[in-house]
Amino acid sequence: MSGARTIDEGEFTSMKFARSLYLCVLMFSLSLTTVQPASAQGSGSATLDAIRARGQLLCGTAGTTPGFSLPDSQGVMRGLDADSCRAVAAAATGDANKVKFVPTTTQNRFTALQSGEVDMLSRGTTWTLGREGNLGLEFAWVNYYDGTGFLVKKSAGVKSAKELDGATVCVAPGSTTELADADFFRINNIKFTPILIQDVSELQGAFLSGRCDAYSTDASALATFRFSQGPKAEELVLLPDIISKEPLGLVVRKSDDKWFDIVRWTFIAMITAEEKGITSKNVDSFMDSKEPDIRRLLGLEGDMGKALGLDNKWAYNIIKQVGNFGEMWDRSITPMGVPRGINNLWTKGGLQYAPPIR
Ligand SMILES: N[C@@H](CCC(=O)N[C@@H](CS)C(=O)NCC(=O)O)C(=O)O
Repeated sequence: MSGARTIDEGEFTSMKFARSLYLCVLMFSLSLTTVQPASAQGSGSATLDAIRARGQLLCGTAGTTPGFSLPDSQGVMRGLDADSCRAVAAAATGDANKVKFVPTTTQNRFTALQSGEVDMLSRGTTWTLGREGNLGLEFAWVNYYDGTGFLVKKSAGVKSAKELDGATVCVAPGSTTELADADFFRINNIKFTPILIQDVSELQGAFLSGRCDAYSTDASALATFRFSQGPKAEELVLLPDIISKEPLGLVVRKSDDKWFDIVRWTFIAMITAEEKGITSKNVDSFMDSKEPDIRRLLGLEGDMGKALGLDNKWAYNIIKQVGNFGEMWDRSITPMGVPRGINNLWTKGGLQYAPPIR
C-alpha cells in the first residue's frame, strides 16, 4: 500500500507514552512558571511574609470579652479568641507567643483588617454573605457557633423575648445583633427601641443602670458577661430565646489565598487533634505513631506543612503550644459555665468536623 506504513501495537504504545511524557513535562514546566515568581519573592503569601519580617502576627481582638479575649491580672490576653490568634501564630512562625493583640471595636474591626492594621480578626465576628460579598473579606473557619440572645434583669419578671414589646434594648452599633433584633421584633409584630452605644463597657453600664430593659448580643458574650458579674449574676436572666444564627469566625482579607489556607487549616489541625485524642500534654507520645493520619498531622510524613508554605511541624507546634480545640474550649469557656453544645465535635453531635489532612 502506497508507501504508507502501519504501526504495530508496541510502537503505538510507545508513541502514547512519548505523548504523555511530553504533556507531563509541559504541565510541569507550566506549573513552574506560575509557582516560581511567587516563591522567588517569598512564601507566596504577602501576609505571611509580612508577619515573618516583623516577627509577629497582628491579631484583631476585642480585648473586652471574658472567655474570648480579656487580659488577666498579669496583663496576659486570655480566651478562646486570643488562643485562636496564638494557634495561627504557632503555625505561621513556630512560636505561639509571636502575636500582638490589637484592640478592635465592633465598628472599626473591618476597616482595621481592610487597611492592613491587622492580619486577621478573631473577635466574635459573624460570618455573613454581606461581609464576604461587600467588604472584600472572607471567613476561614468558625471557632464558635452562636446566636443572638437577650439578657434582662430578674426583677423585670420577663420570661421570654416576646414579652419585650415596647422595651429599650442596648445593642452595639455595626453588629449583626442590630439586624437580628430588628427582624425578630418585626416578625413578632412587637416594638422596641434600640439604644446604640459603641463603647462596650458604656453599653453594659447602660444596661446595668437601667437605661435599657435588655442587653442584646451573641448569647456567648451575654453568658460570660453575666458570669463575670460574680454574685450579682443572680440578678440577671439570659432569656431562653436564641433569635438568629451567629457563626463567629476568623476573618482575613480576600486576595491572599495562601494566608486564608493557613488560618483555615490551623483550625482543622486543632479539630483533627481533638478527634484523635492528641493534646498539648501527650503530643510527644504520638511522635512514633504508625497511624498515617497522625503521621501526616504531626509532620512525620507527607509534607503537609510545605503545601501551606510552612514548616512540616506547623500542626505539632499548634498542638504542643496551644492545644487541641477541646483544650482551648475547656481553658476559656467551660469555666464560664457555658456547655459545649453544638460546638462539640461532629462525633459528639456537634458541628466541628475536620476535613482530611492529606
Ligand atoms: N457577632 C456580632 C456581634 C459582635 C460584637 O461586636 N459584639 C459586641 C458585644 S457587646 C462586642 O464584641 N463588643 C466588644 C467590644 O466592642 O469591645 C457581629 O459580628 O456583628
